[in-house]
Amino acid sequence: MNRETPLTSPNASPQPDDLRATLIYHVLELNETEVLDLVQARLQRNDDPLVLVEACEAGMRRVGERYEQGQYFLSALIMAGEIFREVMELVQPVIENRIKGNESGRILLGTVQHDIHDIGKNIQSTLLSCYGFTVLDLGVDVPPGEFIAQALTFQPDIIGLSGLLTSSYDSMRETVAALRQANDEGLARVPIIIGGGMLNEQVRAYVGADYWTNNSMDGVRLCQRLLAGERLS
Ligand code: B12
Repeated sequence: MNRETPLTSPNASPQPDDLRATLIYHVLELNETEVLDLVQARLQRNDDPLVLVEACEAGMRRVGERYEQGQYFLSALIMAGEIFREVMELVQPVIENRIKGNESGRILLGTVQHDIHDIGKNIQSTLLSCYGFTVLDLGVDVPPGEFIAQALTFQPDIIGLSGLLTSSYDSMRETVAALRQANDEGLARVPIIIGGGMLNEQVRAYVGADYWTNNSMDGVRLCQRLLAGERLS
């Protein structure tokens, strides 16, 4: 297994420029205690929680690369996911306190059928709530019919589908098709955004969604602009 050298010693207090690299390093090496101690310490020093989340996300991407290269096994993915979940537990109250937005708008969110990745979806859900949106999060492995049933009662302004697996593109496509068919049968037609680290414009076109993103802050801005009635190309 490759061992990478941290840019700063884990015991030293990293400078702002080093902070990102140090966090990425510790997430990549699955150093749970170091990650959580560093995040905790930085939150106490009033660092921007979104910067800490972004660095941990970058570390997670590197974990995925090691998994792809056969240097890490599934247990490492599980460990990385657990570390990230714990980081979010630390930062979420701070984000909620700092931001407390007042957007109005209802967002229906879920990870599509056969996909159980929810770390990114949960970040998106938390951030949208922090900015004041009302979010109904359906969880993971959500079948198309469940999206439709919940959309009929919740009456969302925007629907967000999350998915990280290549095979999720088909689940997204089926979900979008089912929602569009339901539009013909009376369900209000609202914008559908797909989100996930592996997405791009080609996938969006394949899936038939209106928008895509692989960044939660872009997701928040997109929802703000859509609800403000801006026509986006
Ligand atoms: C953690 C992880 C897991 C954890 C998931 C834990 C959890 N509770 O989510 C566990 C260990 C369970 C797991 C399981 C599997 N995984 Co996995 N996993 C990962 C890993 C390392 C990180 C994913 C992650 O959380 N990233 C961090 C988050 C913050 O990023 P994100 O999800 O992209 O979300 C951000 C944006 O995309 C956006 N966003 C996300 N959703 C939405 C939705 C909307 C509406 C909006 C607006 C925005 C938005 O906001 C987020 C914040 O910015 C990735 C590697 C990677 N590079 O992504 C592999 C990865 C996704 N997994 C992979 C695989 C293969 C699997 C398994 C099939 C392994 C196996 N053999 O069983 C299973 C799948 C099980 C299933 N049926 O779903 C592959 C997928 C490859 C592919 N092409 O399909 C990856 C890419 C690893 C790899 N490089 O091979 N995994």
